[in-house]
Amino acid sequence: MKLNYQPALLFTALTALTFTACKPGKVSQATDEDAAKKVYVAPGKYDELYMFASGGFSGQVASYGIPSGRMLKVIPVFSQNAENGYGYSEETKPMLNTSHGFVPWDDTHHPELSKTNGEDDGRWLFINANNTPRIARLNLATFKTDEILELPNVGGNHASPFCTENTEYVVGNTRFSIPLDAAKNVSIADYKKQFKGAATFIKVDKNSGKMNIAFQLVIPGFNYDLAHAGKGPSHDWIFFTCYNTEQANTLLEVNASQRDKDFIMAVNWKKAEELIGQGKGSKVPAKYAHNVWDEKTHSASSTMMNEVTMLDVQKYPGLIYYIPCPKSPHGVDVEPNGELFVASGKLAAVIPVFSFKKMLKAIEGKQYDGDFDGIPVLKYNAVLEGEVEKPGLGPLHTEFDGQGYAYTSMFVSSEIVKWKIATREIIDRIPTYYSIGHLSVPGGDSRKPYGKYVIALNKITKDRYLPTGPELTQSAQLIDITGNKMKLLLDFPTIGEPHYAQTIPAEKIQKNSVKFFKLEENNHTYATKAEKDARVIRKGNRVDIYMTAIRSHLAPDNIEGIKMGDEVYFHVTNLEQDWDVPHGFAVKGSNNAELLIMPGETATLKWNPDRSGIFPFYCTDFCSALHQEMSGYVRVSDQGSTIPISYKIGDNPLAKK
Ligand code: K7E
Ligand code: CUA
Repeated sequence: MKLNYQPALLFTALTALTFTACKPGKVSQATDEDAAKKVYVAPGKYDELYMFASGGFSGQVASYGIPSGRMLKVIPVFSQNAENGYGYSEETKPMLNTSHGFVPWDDTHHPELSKTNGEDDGRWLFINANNTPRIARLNLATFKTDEILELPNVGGNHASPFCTENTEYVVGNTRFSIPLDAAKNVSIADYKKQFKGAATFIKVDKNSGKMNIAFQLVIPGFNYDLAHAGKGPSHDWIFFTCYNTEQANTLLEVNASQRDKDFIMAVNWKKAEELIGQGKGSKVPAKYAHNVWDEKTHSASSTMMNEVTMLDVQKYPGLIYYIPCPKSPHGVDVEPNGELFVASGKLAAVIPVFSFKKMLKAIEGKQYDGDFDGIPVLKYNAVLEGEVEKPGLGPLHTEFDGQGYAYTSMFVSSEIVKWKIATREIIDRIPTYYSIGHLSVPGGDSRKPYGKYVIALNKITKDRYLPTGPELTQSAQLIDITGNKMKLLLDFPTIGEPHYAQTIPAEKIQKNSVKFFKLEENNHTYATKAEKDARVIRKGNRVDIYMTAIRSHLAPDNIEGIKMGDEVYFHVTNLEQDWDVPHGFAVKGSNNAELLIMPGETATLKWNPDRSGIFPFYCTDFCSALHQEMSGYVRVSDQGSTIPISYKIGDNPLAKK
């Protein structure tokens, strides 16, 4: 019993350190004039890089300019966003559909830029939903969420999403193993027998980016935490960290920290792909939503899928191998040329660096240390290149600068440690405030890191900012890595918890940025392409209002004939063909968010008037000198009223029907 609780005590002690030892007094490390110059982006000038950070429990992604740390835009993904009507408008609601119905929130952790030849190509950004397992694809030309794919058979989609070298696949894995969907109702006590992991391989279309689940690998029921695909020589492989190889189902804090080593799971995805190609997978019933945004109809559609191809790895030797890894590994990261991979054990005293070459040799020579459920466990020493000794406490994640150095975040000792990949010697360390999680070097997980900065993504800010009640802002810190010593340049606030971020040179995105949507390409069913076509149509108790918005009026702006019990749809088309001129739309008493309609786009607000009377509506985005005039009235009459539908704007003739 006593023995059992030792790991817990150790962990508690480590956790306690977080709040004591690593908290330096006051705001030390004041940045100097030189630092100020390095982060100063003069008014009207652009930042050098875009950073995309997850919003954690906000469910969104936010983009920032680096080095200034200025927030540029929140991109709504898994959570409704009243600011622009995402998840409230009729067009965007299907994006949040799942096999559980409408799910308006999630927890995002890992933004992943699409890659070509192992380099960030600036086309798409993938991000995971942890709670109701999903992966989203964001379009970096429009900064909109283009697609959301639910993952069946998975609980807690944390080891996700990670791209293979050419974005052939985006991969996600389960954090909380569960009985596969087909087995669902079993006792929790049957964990070891009934709970399984499912590693999902999503095929990504080269041109459109469209995602489809190619297959799921059925793997032992552990907690899979993170992953990274190989590159160069290790192109065909992907590595996952696993903890809770004890397969505990209660008090994991203690029971999942028993073994001295957990595993890295090395998966030969090329081989899995071949087996699937040979028809070795089996089609299994599964229910999951696939939601796609159509840029031409400015609308999302949701399709419920009903089957998935699964491959049981135990039946196919050579598909996966386990590599022992010190205690409860968190991140696994592959260096730029794809030969070495680094794992970070949250409770480990060293950082192991493994060699891909040695791994292949160990496989060839069958240097096994037994097996787990028939899956070979390779000998630790046979795969190990070496260990980084005394790196600090609580290593979590490692990124690379392309100059031969690695940077590892230390959660417990709140610091970034820089070490030399070739010799594994520690070169430098810098404190972070406080409790760093991930870190981000621009291109730091790619074949060609951009280097120059490392960004610390922190968990707690305590005394770093003006107090804002019990909860303080979340934050990131920008650190210069161009010199021998790392140098803190800037603290800047973030939305939600910025677990991870990826950072990319601005030019890779800037040049493709869409300025407005072409009106002539708008294929929305309820689009109104000219003001003269604006109209109101009643069908039974459904009323469709075809409305246009252009500086500075909404047409029609006087509407009568709506009755209590009607279901009213405002379909507002923004007729502007100019950059950065959205119009907004809101109506008094609406139990909904506003619409924010981009130039050339159509969006729909559904309204069930709750009383009769006169209701003002207006444009919510200050769009011109006469924005305050951009408004109108809609009259709602009692149910039995005989007032006919009528609509107008000034003396302009509107379409008659
Ligand atoms: Cu380390 Cu969810 Cu990637 Cu947070 S995770 S730190
Ligand atoms: Cu349109 Cu204000």
